[in-house]
Amino acid sequence: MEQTWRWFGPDDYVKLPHIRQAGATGVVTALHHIPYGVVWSVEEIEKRKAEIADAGLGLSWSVVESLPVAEAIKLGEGDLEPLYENYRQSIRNLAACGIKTICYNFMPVLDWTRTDLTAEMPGGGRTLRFNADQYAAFDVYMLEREGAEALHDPEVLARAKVWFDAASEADKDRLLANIMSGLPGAFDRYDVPGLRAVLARYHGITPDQLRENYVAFLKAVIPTAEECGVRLAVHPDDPPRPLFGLPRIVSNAKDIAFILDSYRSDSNGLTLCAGSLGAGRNDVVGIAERFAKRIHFAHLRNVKKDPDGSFMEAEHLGGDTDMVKLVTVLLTEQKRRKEAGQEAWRIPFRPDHGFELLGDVGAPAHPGYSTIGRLKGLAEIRGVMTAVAEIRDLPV
Ligand code: DNO
Repeated sequence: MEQTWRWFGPDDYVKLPHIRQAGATGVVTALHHIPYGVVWSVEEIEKRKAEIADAGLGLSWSVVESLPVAEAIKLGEGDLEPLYENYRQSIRNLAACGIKTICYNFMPVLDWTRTDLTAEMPGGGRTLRFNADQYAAFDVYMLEREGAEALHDPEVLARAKVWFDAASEADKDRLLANIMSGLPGAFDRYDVPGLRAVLARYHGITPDQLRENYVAFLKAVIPTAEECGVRLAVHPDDPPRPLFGLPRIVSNAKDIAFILDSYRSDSNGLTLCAGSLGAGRNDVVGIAERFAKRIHFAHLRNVKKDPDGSFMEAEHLGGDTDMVKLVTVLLTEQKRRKEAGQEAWRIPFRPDHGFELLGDVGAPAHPGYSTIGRLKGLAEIRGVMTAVAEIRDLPV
């Protein structure tokens, strides 16, 4: 498995030499400065590629994360052909520059969502957390979303009210900022009225309609990806459940089967994000086994769930998913690919998020994208990978 590391570009607090020190060889990045829906030109792609190569650290750009899908495509709004064509052109340009694995998501409006970005752990480390009470407080009492009350568990709602009544303006502002911070790079952030306005655009869009829009997108772009030898890899919803009434359709095995079956092509694949899928009622190892052939990229991290829907990001080898089993599935799939003569048999993975540990605490990295915490996660997964490969005689 190729060891990769997400880098947000030259402005990232975490620098290329840190990635080298952590032991990754592949860089996962995106042109975050280019607005959604606009073509990534060859010049811009080459510039980023050169920034990575010119550091002379033996690193290369191996995966795009993300090539964002414009909101109008998800909404199925207006004449989409120009947006599809821009997406296709970005695929062609990336392929021309030798970058052939592209991660993207199909989550309406919000990307990954947490309520607390600095949950304290014993000893002073910090982690990301989704607290069901605070999420409900935001939904029902701050956003005042119509009909929201009925969608929350009564016990959670009662605790949400207690939280809200005791919350200061600063607490509420922090909650809003935390919920909005899932979109590093080219992103929109909203205040409460702004969020209400974008949610209104989705009013009446059912999961089935969103699915239809998704299939239309796949039909428009996958043939181009096939021609260029590019593998698209959809990232699951995080968390894998509807948020603020927005449908989410990449949340479980059934969803994934629908997507992969709706266009059967190696170019229509999956990013196996263990943390996102693991935050729902999913058998992550089972999902990896079932869809192994179509996994083009893996995000390896773990979460620990509470019965009320809250969860926290846990140690990479801790949490609810058996990471040793998961790595074994991926290594076994690599062996199959290698034996089948596939040239790109190695699956790129990244440790995904990490804790804030030691010097990470308080440093201006993107939430979840710390240096030491991720270095630790990568090192642990590397250890598992090396040991499993050796014991089971699998190509690493
Ligand atoms: C969170 C990430 C996601 C992911 C996008 C892919 O840290 O895993 O933001 O990059 O959803 O499009």
